[in-house]
Formats: sequence, C-alpha cells, structure tokens
Amino acid sequence: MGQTLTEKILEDHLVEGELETGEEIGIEIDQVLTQDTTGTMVWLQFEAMGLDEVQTEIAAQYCDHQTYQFDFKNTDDHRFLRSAAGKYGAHFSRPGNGICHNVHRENFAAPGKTLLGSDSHTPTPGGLGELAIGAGGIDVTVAMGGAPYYIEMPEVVNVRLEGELPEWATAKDVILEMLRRLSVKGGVGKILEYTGPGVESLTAPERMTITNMGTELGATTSIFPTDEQTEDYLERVGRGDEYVELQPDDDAEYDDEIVVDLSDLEPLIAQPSMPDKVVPVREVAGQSVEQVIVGSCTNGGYEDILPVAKMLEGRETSMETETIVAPGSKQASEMLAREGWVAEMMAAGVNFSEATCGACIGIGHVPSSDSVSLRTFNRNFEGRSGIEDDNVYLCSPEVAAAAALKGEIIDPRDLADDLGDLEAPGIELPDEYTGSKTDLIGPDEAVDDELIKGPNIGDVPLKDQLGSDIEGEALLKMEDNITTDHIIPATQDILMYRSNVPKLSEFTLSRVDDTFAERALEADGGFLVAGENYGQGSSREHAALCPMYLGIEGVLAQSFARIHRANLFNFGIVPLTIDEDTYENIDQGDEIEIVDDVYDAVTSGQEEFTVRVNGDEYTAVLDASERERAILAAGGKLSWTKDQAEGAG
Ligand code: MIC
Ligand code: SF4
Repeated sequence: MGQTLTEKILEDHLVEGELETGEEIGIEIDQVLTQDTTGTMVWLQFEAMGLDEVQTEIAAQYCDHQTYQFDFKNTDDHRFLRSAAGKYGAHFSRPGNGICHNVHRENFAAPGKTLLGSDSHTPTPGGLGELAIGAGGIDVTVAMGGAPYYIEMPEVVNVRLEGELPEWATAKDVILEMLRRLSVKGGVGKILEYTGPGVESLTAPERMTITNMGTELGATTSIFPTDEQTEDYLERVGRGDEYVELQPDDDAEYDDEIVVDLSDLEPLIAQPSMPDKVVPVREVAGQSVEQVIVGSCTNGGYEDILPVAKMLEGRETSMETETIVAPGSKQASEMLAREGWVAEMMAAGVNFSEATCGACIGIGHVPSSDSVSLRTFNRNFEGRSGIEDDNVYLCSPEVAAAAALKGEIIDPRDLADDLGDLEAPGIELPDEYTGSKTDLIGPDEAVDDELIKGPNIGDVPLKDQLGSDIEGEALLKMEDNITTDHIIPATQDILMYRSNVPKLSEFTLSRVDDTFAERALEADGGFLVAGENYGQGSSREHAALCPMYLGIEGVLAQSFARIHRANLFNFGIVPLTIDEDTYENIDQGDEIEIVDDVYDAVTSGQEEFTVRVNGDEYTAVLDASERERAILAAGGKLSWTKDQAEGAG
C-alpha cells in the first residue's frame, strides 16, 4: 500500500511505535522554535532539567509577541531569552525582527524536516512540506534536549484541491471555506494533507496562509507536497539547495477526503467572535468599519501586503476608518520600504507599524468600544483584541484593503465595479527576498554565555506526585469551545507575568469569573468542568500551569483540544472525558469525588473512572498512553523527566 506524504516524513523520523491511527508514536525533531511569551518557561525548564546544550539541528528563539516593551518585565524577559539562546546554543531573533512563523519560514523552514514549536501556529511551514507541530513549552524543552516527541498518530485527511482561484478570491478564502465546513473542532486528531491539481496554482506563501490557519480547525498540522512552487520560493529566499521533492504515493490511502474546488470560492469573512463563523463578504457588506489591520503570521508576508499597497496606491483610505499595516517580519517591511510601497501606503493614510504580533493579542491598536475591526489575522476570540465587547472580523488582505477604502465592509469585486479602475492585484513574489539579517543572531555570534534573570523571572513551580484521593468542588462550569484566551489571557497587563507564575495565576479564568483564582486558592483542590473542545487556541502551557499552581487537580470536559490536553498531563492535572449527560448533571459548586484510588488507577492503565457528584455516580474516561500516565503520576513532565534522568544516571 502506498504512503501519504505525512507517513513518509513520520517514518523517516520514527523512533518508537507504528504508524497506525491512534497509536502513540515517538518522532525525532529536527528544528524547534519558541517565542518570547512561551520561551521563558521553555528555558527555565531547560535549566531545571539540568540540560546544557541544544541538541536539535536548529533551535530558534524569537521575540515577537510583546515587542513594545511597556515595562522592564518585557525587556527583562527578552534579555533573559537572549542569554539563554547564547548559553545553550540557539539562534536569537531580536524584538522587532518579526513574528516567529514569518522569520522561521524565511530563514529555516525546510521540506521533509520536523519542527516542534511552542506556539500553536507552528504548522505554518507545512506549506513548504515541513512537518511542523505546535506544542506546550515543556514538550519543546524536552525535544530541544534531544528526546523524541510523542503524539498519538492522527488520522490523515486528504484535502483535494481542484480548479484555480478566481480573481479576488485568495488563499485566505480557502482556509475560511475549510473553517466554514469543518468548524473550529473539525480538525482535532487530524493531519490535513493537501493534494490535487489545484495545489500547483498556489505559491508557497499562499500555501503557508492555509497551513497557518489549519490551527484554527484544531488540526495537529497541515502539509502540502513540494514542487516547482516550493523550489521557486526556496530559491528566492536564498536556500534553493534545501529543496527536496516530496509527494504522496499515487495509491496512498487516507482516512478521509474533502474536496475543495478553488474556482467556486469567493471573498469570505469570519464574523465575531469565532474563526468558523464564516459567510460570504457580501452577506455582511455595508457595516461601517472603524479599524482595519493588515498583518499577523497568517497574512503579514511581503506577498500579503503588496496587494494592499497596490490597491491603496494613489487612493485615500476612508476618513472613518483607521488603517494599520503591521508586517510579519522586518524583512518584509524593509523590502516594501526599499521599493517605495511603504511611502505609498502612508500617503494613502496607513499607520505603518513594527513587525510584531501586538494587536493580534490585544497589545496596541485595541479597537474602540463596540466597533467593527476588520483584520487579516487568524483568530477573533472574544476579548482577544484587548476589549471585551469587540467585533473582530477575519478576512483576506484584499477584503481588508477594500474596507479601508470604502469605510465599510464591501466585497472587493463590488468596490472594483464602483471605482471602475481597481484591478485585482493577484499574488506576486519578489525576485529575491532581500533584507538584512542584523537582527538574527546565530549561536556562534552569541552575545551572552550566562543566564541573566531580572526580578520578574521566577522559578518553575513543581507539583507533588499524583495522590490517591481526589475530591473537591466543581469550582467553575464552562461551555463549549473555551479558549486558552479565556483561561490565561494574553493582553499586555497579564502577558508581562508569563515568567512569574504566582502573579500570573491571579488572572486565571478571570474572564469567565473574576472570583475564580481566589476561590481556587482557598479551596486548595477542586475541579474544572467544561463542554466540548476545552482549551482550544493557543499552545500556552500557562493555561495548565496556573490552574495547577492554584491547586486544580482535575478537569472534566466533553472533549479537549490537543495541545491543551497534553499540557494538562505535563502539569499533573487529570483530564477526564465525560459524556453530555454527566456534563448536564454537574453544577458549579457541586462536590465531586473520584471514587477510585487515582494513583493506582492511573498507573495501572484503568480507563474508566467512577465520579461521584452529589451522591450520584457517573463514568469518566481517561484515554491516555502509558507514557502520559507515568507523567501524570509523577506530578508532571518536569518531575517525570528528572526522575527518568536520575533513574538512568
Ligand atoms: C496566540 O496566538 O494565542 C499566541 C499568543 O501566539 C499563542 C502563544 C502564547 O500564548 O504565547 C499560541 O498560539 O500558541
Ligand atoms: Fe502572533 Fe497572532 Fe500569530 Fe499568535 S496568531 S503567533 S499572536 S500573530
């Protein structure tokens, strides 16, 4: 039987297990990436594990999420990260150099390699044929120390692309269409492998817009085969020698198939406040737009901003709309500046910003209250923009530029009809991606060789070994699709405590209930209860680490998002799956008791647990591998890894 592309790359990196759906496999990791808001924990854990040198081919530390440095805490984090990269042998990308995924794709992403990153959009270079997976920080730490990364072999789904995109439809519309069809949980447990005759019409950057946002579907990763487009892109970034041809076998068997005819697509838009609330732009046209932002790791490339610049050239943006362009990398900014496009955009009324995540997580450019903000980003979870009553729409750069010109949501085809002389800009790659490399410091140019820790950088909290009796209150009952932005928001006032867990924990779930953290600390133990897809969104391990710090011992949910589920194991919190009936029967405040001897049950491989709620008994399921059970029993991955090292030594 033939192999899928996913299977080929996995087999090449397989160190444990078999490529059977649902089986746990261990794979070798070639590259890791981390960023400023997850990276401090990565390196603190690297230090706590007693590791002394990066073992992967490439390790890259980016400073991208919080680059405005409002406070010494941000600058201290960045200085610490530079020192850690220097001491342990990683590349260091300075604040302002751009978003990790953009800078990584320009400099390091390569077909056939594996990449593990402490950011949920790590799958971006799947568009170049790299098998790239997002994970919690400690998983990245361990991989960077040279150990394999373990996952359950996902289903591999064939996403067959046919036809070609018509004018004004873009790669963003391809992934918005996928979200419309599959929803934010439609990709959980799956790798989406793109195939079919439509693939060759998409340039590598367009493919990376699609793979980037596979994360919003909950997919483990997304990947494209490699071909002339891939080679062409690698040549233009000056790394043509890293090209390898990678295709699935003709008789490859997939677990499922989805067909998308590109020629049927039209400009689409995701409405507030979930990336899957997708409709044609025409359905919501006419609403006035106060803010437009072009950028992010999804649509912040040179190729994404150039169409905007072309559409705005010689025109003026609406007086009612503030238009911001924030490229994904300094390289893109520098190239657009040298070619004169930055000046054109500025003349049209654009507020040109530095290359940062910034506004995507509510740092800067917060929309005014109860107004419409149109963004080319990948996520629009409620409150993520920095204000609770936000109305964030997600769309392509072309749709964003059309709104900037008109001052309201408009399908660019209709704007073109109105204006008469507006042409579809299409996609254009530069002959050569130039741009200085001054902000990327290689391991052999390291500035520091010792860790520098400012006063805000704390220790990694440890949890005791798993106990036998777990009981406590259902401290919070939540609905479906709770995001990590609900659990630990990423806005500036909170983000600056990512290296200070006791302080950060005060904000845990405050968006859902501002008494939670205090109640949890007082209760000293207890449960969280949630519906489907609990913990979707970010890779931030703080969303498990902080509940752990507050004493939460178990989460009962109808289902979990992949990375968050792994993070719960990594921090010793028992994730139990319950059915809808059980969910309905638990109220916030109920006393919950796990009837079994939890330690024994977890270590002996028991799957079904009896949970007593107000005297009634229900079944909850622990679906976990032997390794995950051992991690849970040890009180989390840090203790487990240390125990293993001691055992071995
Ligand atoms: C996000 O998009 O939510 C983030 C901020 O990039 C996170 C990482 C983090 O929380 O630091 C992610 O996607 O993993
Ligand atoms: Fe940054 Fe937003 Fe991309 Fe996350 S989704 S890496 S915050 S640009």
